[in-house]
Amino acid sequence: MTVSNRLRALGMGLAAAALMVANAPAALAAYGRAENYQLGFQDSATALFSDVQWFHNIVLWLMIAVTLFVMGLLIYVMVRFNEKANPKPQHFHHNTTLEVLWTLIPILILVGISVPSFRLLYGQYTFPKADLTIKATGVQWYWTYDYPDTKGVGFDSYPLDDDTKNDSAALRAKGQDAPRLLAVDNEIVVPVNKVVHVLITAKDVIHNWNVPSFGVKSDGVPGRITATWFKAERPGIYYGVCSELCGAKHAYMPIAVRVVPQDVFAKWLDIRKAGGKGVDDKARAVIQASLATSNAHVATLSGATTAITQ
Ligand SMILES: [Cu+2]
Repeated sequence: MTVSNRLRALGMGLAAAALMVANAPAALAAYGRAENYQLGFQDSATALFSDVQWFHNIVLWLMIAVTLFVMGLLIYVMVRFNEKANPKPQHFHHNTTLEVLWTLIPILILVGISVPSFRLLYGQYTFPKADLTIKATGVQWYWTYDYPDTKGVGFDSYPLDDDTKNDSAALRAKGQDAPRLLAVDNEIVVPVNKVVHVLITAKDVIHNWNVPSFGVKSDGVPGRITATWFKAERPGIYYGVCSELCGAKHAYMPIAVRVVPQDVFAKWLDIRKAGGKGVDDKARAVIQASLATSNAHVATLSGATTAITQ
């Protein structure tokens, strides 16, 4: 067992019950987006973000323990040593044991926190070999995506218009998943369980590419390239929003990443490579068809379960 694993096991044991309470709202949330009245993080789709959540919860409970301890001491001092209880002031001098303890214990706590903290930082900035690279360019106010491994594959990604044209409302009426202010016309499509490098830049002002469920967030700065990476472990649709104030329509440049099985991705990429008229519609159709198949599969499975239970 490595040190970090041991630390993790220890922390998990200590905080298991408490974590369940802290995670309850997140567990109820849909994958890949925030829910109304949600507390806590969005559900995680990458191992790295699960670690971030674990670390956050551990530090939170540690903070609660320290705060309660200090508050308890304060209350004790206020009750035990107030003017009424001690009409005649007493004088205290050094207490070496106490001084060593109140220096050493906080140091140990901080060193303990720093171990998983640096491990996470290292994980975020150590890029595994890429299976796929995407370039995201922020523009006032939409995103442009390129797949540099595949020459010529690139497209703009605009939010569906809900205020004037009711684009996403129309899709929802048809039973399609199109959350307001998050759904876009052209989603980024990536294969599941593959390492994806994202190169981020901007054309005009600073934007920020952010997908909470992947635990990634990076500024897109004009004239520079920043990078992040993720390995999504679950198919689905994952949303984010531009997270750097970038002008009037800052709130209207969402990010939508569609994680699909490798074969669906290959089909989608072939259509994108072929290009031509109506390529966006054809690419969307491939994804919708794959979703319809997997939904039918789930429906069959739950039908079978119902049959067994009955
Ligand atoms: Cu922006």
